[in-house]
Amino acid sequence: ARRFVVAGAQLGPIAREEDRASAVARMVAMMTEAAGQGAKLVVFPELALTSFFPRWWIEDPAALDAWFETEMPSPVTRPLFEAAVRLGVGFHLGYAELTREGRRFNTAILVGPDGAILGKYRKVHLPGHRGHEPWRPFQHLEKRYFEKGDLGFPVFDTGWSGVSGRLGMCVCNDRRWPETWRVLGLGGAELVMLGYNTPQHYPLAPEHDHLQYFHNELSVTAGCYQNGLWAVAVAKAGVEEGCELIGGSMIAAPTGEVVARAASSADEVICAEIDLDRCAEIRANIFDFARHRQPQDYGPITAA
Ligand code: CDT
Repeated sequence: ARRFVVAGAQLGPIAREEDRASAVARMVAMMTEAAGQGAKLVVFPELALTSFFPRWWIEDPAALDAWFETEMPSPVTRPLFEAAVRLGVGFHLGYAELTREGRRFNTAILVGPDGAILGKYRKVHLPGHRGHEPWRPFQHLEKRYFEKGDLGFPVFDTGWSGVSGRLGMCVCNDRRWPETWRVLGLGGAELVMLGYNTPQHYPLAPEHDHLQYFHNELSVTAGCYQNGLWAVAVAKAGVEEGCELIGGSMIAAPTGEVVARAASSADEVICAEIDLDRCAEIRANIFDFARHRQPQDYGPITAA
């Protein structure tokens, strides 16, 4: 079907001491609630299994490793995969990936209702800094703890019963970059899934703190409209270890309209019925790439 219900499963804060089993139980409860509302696809946030650890300066390599997943699924994340099969839903999950070769990525996967991983994405735009900056109320060490993603912006054909479409992913800071959305749009994405952990306070420009919700919605809805696609954008929200993270999870249409929005900063499921055929309202008109795009004039976009 090209018309189906999607869900965003916003997470409230995850405490530093909260273990993965507890986070997974919270997510399984939301997946069950979403399936009860008819959802065929459930989107979880960025780094959804743990507290947002890049806020801490971590020197001990073993302590850093403890925040990462070395296999997926693992014994502790398997209940998510089993719930997907039991409920007949696909899901999107963000987590910290440590590969066999010792490489670290801020990763998201797309899992089908058969419990198989259909697609993987590794975050390209890593925000923050590399060194310890004790003047900040909290660190943002993604540039230290992760490598830039090496998979580009792939798009996956689902062909699942109930969900037939081209799905892409990005992660948090990626959503602020028009290039992310355009490359996904050029790849034919009809629905983009993304998670985020966005502090309300931006230490480098605190005068923008009141704009965090606005910039989130502006980025997602512009990406949808300018590329004629749907998005499910999902927060980890609330006061997590003293750091306030914005909520504002949303489902946005190719017209740029928000069709569902979270009201809280806690665990919360939002749902909407979407129709992938509505992408054509934009893609066959104002943003008909084949007819109107002028790539010969866009050279500086790809120049280093
Ligand atoms: N997780 C993530 O990418 N967060 C950033 C925070 C701002 S940059 C320090 C974001 O773009 O929302």
